[in-house]
Amino acid sequence: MLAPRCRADLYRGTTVADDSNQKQQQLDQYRVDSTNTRYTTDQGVRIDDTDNSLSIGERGPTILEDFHLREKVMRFDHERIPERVVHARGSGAHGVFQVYESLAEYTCADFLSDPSLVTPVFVRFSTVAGSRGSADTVRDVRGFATKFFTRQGNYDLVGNNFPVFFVQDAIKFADFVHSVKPEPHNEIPQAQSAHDTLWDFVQLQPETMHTIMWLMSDRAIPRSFRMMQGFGVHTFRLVNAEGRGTFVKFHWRPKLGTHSLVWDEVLRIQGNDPDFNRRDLWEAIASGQYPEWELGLQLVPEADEHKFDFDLLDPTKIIPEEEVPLRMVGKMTLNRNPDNFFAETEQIAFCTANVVPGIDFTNDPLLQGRNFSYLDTQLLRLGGPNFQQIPINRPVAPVHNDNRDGFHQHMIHTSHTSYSKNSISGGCPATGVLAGDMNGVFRHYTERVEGEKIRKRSPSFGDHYSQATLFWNSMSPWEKEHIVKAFLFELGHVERRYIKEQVVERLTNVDTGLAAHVAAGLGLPAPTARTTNHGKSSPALSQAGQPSGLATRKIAILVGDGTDAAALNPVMQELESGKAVCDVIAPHEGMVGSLAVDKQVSAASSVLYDAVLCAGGEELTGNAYAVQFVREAFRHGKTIGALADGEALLRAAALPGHQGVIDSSAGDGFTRAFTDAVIRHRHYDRDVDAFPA
Ligand code: HDD
Repeated sequence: MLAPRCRADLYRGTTVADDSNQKQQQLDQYRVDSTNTRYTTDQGVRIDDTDNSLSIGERGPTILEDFHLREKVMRFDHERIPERVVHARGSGAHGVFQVYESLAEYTCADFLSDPSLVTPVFVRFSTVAGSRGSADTVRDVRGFATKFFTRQGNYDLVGNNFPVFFVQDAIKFADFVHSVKPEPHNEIPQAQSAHDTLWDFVQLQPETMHTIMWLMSDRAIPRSFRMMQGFGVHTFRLVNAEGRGTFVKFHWRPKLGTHSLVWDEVLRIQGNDPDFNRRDLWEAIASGQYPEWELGLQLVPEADEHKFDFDLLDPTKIIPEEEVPLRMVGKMTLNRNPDNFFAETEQIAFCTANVVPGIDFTNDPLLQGRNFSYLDTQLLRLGGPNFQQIPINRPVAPVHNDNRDGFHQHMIHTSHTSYSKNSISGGCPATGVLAGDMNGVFRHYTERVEGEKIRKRSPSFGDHYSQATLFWNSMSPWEKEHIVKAFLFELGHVERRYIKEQVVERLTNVDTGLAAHVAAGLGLPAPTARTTNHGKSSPALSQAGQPSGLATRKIAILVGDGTDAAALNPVMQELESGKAVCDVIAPHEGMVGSLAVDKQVSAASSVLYDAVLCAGGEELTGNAYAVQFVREAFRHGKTIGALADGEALLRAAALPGHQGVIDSSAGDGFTRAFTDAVIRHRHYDRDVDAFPA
C-alpha cells in the first residue's frame, strides 16, 4: 500500500493539498477545528456535563429548565434535510482546472481563455435512482457535476457519465424518474431499474432506447468514478467577445481510461462494500493519487447546425467523434477530500443555469426545463433562497445586488438602498450599463426566434433508433454479450410478460440479432419484424482497448505461513513503484513471517481487488476463503499470479483456463508479465459461464 501505510490513516483528518486556491482560502474562514477546545452550547456557554439530564433528585423527573438537553435533542431532531429527489447518493471532492491554451477565439469565459488561471472546482459524482443509503455499484447512470469557482462567477457543468439522456423534453423527466424509482405501492426495488414500471415506460417511450442501450452496457457499472467519462450531454453554446456563437459538446476524459466492473462482481460488491466507489475516490485522493480528467470539446460552427442527420438540440443524440473530433483543451485534478460530508457534498447546490460570460444555452427542451428545476429544488432541499451563501456554494467572485432577507440571511447589508436605479447609494451596485463598464458582463446570446406557440415535438427529434443501432454496432463481442445478459437480468425481473414482449419488439428496431438473443433468453417467440441495420459504427464508443495503467490498481497478495518473503518482496516493490496498491491478505491478522498482514482472508473478498497474487504457503490450499477468492477472481476476468508454492492454490481452485493467469512458467519475466496482465484491466476472453465461483 502507498503511504500512508496504515489504511486507518486514510480516514484520519483531511488531505491538505493546494491551499493557495481562492476557494480554499474562502472555506478556511468557516472551517472549525475543535482541537484543545472546551464544550459549549450553541450560545457559546461552557457546559460541565453532557452525559446526564438535569433532574430532580437522582431518580426523579427531568426538568424543562435543562436548556442544554433541549438544545441537544432539538439539534438532533433537525439534522436531516430532504435528500435530492434524484442523484441522492453521491461523493464529492475539491480540485482545480486549468485550460491548456486560450480558447478566446470561441469564448470570452476567462477560465477558458487564460492558461495561467488555476480555477478551483468541486465535483460531485452520484448514482441517480437510489436513495442516500443505497449501494454505489448499481446498474445506473452516474452523475458527474462540476462547479467551477471562476473569477467571473460560478459555472456549473451538471453532466452524467452517459452522453445521452432518456427523454427529449423536461416535461417527461418526472414520468421517467417515477418509473425507475421504487414502485409506489410497496417502495420496491431500491436503486434498481430491473422492474416493471421502468420497462413499461421504455416500451411506451421509444426515445429512451439509445440511453437504454448505454444503461444495459458496462458504462452503467463503472469500476471507479476515477475511471469514467463525463458528458455535458446537451449541445451548449460558446460565445466569444464579438458575440459569435459556436455549438459545443463538453466531454471529460479520465486519464486512467474508462473501465467497468462485471455484473456478477457488482452484485457481490454490494454486500461486501456498499461504499465501493465512494471509498475508492476517498482513498485515492487521501493517498495522493489524484484523479485527473481532460476536458474535451466538440466544436460545431453555427453554419453547420443542420448538416447532421439528427438534431443538435436533441439530447438523445451524440455527435460521433469520427464526425467531429474531440479537441482536448484542459485538465482537471481532484486533490482534496471534503472535511465534512454534510457541509460540502450534501449542501453543494448545482444548477445548469449557473453560467458565466462566454457560455450560453441552446433551445434543447430538456436543458430549458433543467434551468428551472435545479434552482427550484434547492429552495426545498436547502430551506430558502439564501443557499448560495452556504460556504461551499459561495462564488469566489464578489456578489453585490439588491436581493435581500429571506430565511438564513448571513450577510449584513449596510446600504440604505436595495433597489435599482437609486441615487441615495450613488447608483450602486451598478449594472454594466449604468456603470458604463461592460467588461466581464454576461450578455445573453442574441438569437432570432419566431414561431407559433405550440405543444409539439419537432419532427427532427423523431428518429429514436439509428444511434441505438450505432452504439450496438460499435461494441466488441464481449461488450455485446454483456448487453444481452443485462437485458436478460433486467427483463428477467419484470413480472408482466407483455412488457417483455413489447421491449423485444422495440429491440428489433435496434438490431434483429440482439432482439432474437433477448427473446430466446426470455423464452419468448423469436421476433418476426425485420429491420435493416444501417451497419455504421463509431469505434470511440467501445471500451475495448481503453488506455490503462498500473497506478491505483488494487492487488490482493494472498500469503500464508511458509510464504517466501524474499521472492515476494521484489514483486511487491515493483508493483508499488508502479503505484499499484497492494494489500497483504492471510488466514490471520498480525504477521506472517516478516510480512505485515493488512486483512485476514475471511474479512476480505476478491471483488474488492483488480488482481490476485498467490504467494501463499500450503496452508491456503485447504482454506475455503482463499480458494473461493481465486475462483471468483477468475470468474470476474481478473489477473491471477502465482509465485512459487502459490501455484498449489491455483491447483486447488481448479481454474478452467489460463488466460490472464501468470505462473512460474513466466520465469524471470514474472513481474513484467503479471503487470502487463493487470494493465489489461480484465480478461474478457475467458469462458466463465459454466464456472461457478
Ligand atoms: Fe438532473 C440533479 C444530471 C436531467 C432535475 N441532475 C442532478 C445531478 C446531476 C444531474 C449530475 C446531481 C447534482 C448534484 O450532484 O448535486 N440531469 C442531469 C443530466 C440530465 C438531467 C446530465 C440530462 C441531460 N435533471 C434533468 C431534468 C430535470 C432534472 C430534465 C428536470 C426537469 N436533476 C434535477 C433536479 C436535481 C438533479 C431535481 C436533484 C437534486 C438537484 O437537482 O440538485 O433538479
